[in-house]
Amino acid sequence: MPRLFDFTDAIVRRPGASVVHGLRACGGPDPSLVGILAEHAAYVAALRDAGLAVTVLDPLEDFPDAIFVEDPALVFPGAAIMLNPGAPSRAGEAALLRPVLAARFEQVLGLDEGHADGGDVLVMPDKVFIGLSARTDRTGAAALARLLEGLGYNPVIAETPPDVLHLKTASSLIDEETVLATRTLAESGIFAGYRVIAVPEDEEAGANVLRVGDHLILSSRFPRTADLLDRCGAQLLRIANAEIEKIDAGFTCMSLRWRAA
Ligand code: CIR
Repeated sequence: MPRLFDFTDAIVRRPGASVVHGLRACGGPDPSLVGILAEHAAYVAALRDAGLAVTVLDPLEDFPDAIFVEDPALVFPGAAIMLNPGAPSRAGEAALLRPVLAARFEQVLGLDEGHADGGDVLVMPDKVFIGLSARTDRTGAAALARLLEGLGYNPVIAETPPDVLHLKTASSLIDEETVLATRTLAESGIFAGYRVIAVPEDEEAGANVLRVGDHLILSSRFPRTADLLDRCGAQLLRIANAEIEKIDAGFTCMSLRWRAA
């Protein structure tokens, strides 16, 4: 029986030169283009090392944040959902991704009102958490919940902690019973019933990791988080993300992943 994270395929988008103008919540200098290209290439290599067939889409220069393909869309077995990203500069991304997903998924659904980013959606075996954030509003969360219910999922709308970009900036699936989360999110109680691994306080930026099959992709910058995750039975693929992190990148948001039928 395949596990939730036993994916076979992924889509990513190669960064264009405009990526250095990507949004960032806390300001700060532009990242280096050369650095981002190298880190993105290492990310794609890690997905391939984890066993995925990866399709690399061409850059979209008009959309500096378009490498974060999991914000304008979500994918589930047999169905893709086109979302409506909450950042105005990202509003056109879903329409450009739609044909790519229509060629791969039987059903392509679309959010009919409000705003929601895929980064606010954490899929667990029995629930799909939708985080309310500066990018995902109540109307969008409710519209997404209706679509998920129609696909047979059990959506749960929760609060993303203040000052956190997305729910998955602060939490990640480790396995079907286990979540990695910042202390604030762990203590909020939303993950009651799951095993929760709390990220060390000085490594909160390491709460976003990506489970793919028997591998976990994570940042090379957080050794204490890596020590905690080393006991989880997955092989750690630690990669550099110092440049791409300047535009608030996470490992989950840079790909769409699914298991081919
Ligand atoms: C943004 O602010 O939209 C991008 N610079 C970063 C998006 C990262 N996505 C994610 O955490 N799901």
